[in-house]
Amino acid sequence: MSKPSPVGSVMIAAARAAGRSLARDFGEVENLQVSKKGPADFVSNADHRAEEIIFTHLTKARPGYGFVMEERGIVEGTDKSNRFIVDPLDGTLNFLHGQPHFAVSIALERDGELLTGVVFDVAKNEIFWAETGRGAWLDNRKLRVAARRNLNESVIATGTPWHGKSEESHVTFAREVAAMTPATAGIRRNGSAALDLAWVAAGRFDGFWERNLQSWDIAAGIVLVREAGGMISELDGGDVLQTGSILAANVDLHPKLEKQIRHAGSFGKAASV
Ligand code: 2AM
Ligand code: CA
Ligand code: CA
Ligand code: CA
Repeated sequence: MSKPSPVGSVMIAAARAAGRSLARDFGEVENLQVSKKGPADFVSNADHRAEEIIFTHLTKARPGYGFVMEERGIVEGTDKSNRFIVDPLDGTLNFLHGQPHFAVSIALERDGELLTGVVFDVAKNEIFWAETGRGAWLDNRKLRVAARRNLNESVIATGTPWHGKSEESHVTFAREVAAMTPATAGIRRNGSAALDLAWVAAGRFDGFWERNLQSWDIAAGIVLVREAGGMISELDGGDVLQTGSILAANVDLHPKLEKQIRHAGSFGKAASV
């Protein structure tokens, strides 16, 4: 019962094709041209090549669908109900430092709802995919979020802030880590939000939170977590794809993590009066 829909199969094939290009470039990472889009925001020709492969593949298979892509930006489609949300290389900094932890992330949004998500871990050759109503899968294995209920046994992933790099965002992050660390078994910071969410879906992480991500970092991972029976929320009550401030966990841990994050907020208020 692990069969994706036709469009799901197309997305998996596009992710694999981009992955082959990334694997080649990862083998010669010292020869890549790297440029800066902003402070500590790097992009290489590996990102661009992978994105072109995905774009070509998907436009051929589904002409008219729209796109939101990290490097190319928004491509309006003639078909207004379908659009792909694409990060050709999530974890660029890992990639550029020779660390084998990065992924291709492709989601499909239909009529404003996330329908399909594919996250491909190139170095480990792991395809995580999910479709609304069809479940979440790692290759042929059905995924289920971890069953742990106790926060003090759980391993929680996060990411350090980059967006704007305001002092405030770093202080908020430090407070949240200070509230979370003593309450959990451990905190991890692996550097690919798409894989962090895929690992929540696979039960490798018990939860994940991060603020101010982009839609292409999280769209595919959201489908994975939901279809693996997990919960997704926006940290301040907004729309998660808009703000990118996300909390993911199983239904037992989710409210406990939310409480720790709120506790971190009240630390802040106490400290500033
Ligand atoms: P990227 O590798 O595609 O840029 C890590 O916490 C997450 O934040 C990754 O998904 C990473 O995506 C993203 N990220 C890291 N640094 C970034 C930056 N300077 N600008 C935008 N996104 C960034
Ligand atoms: Ca980037
Ligand atoms: Ca990304
Ligand atoms: Ca990227």
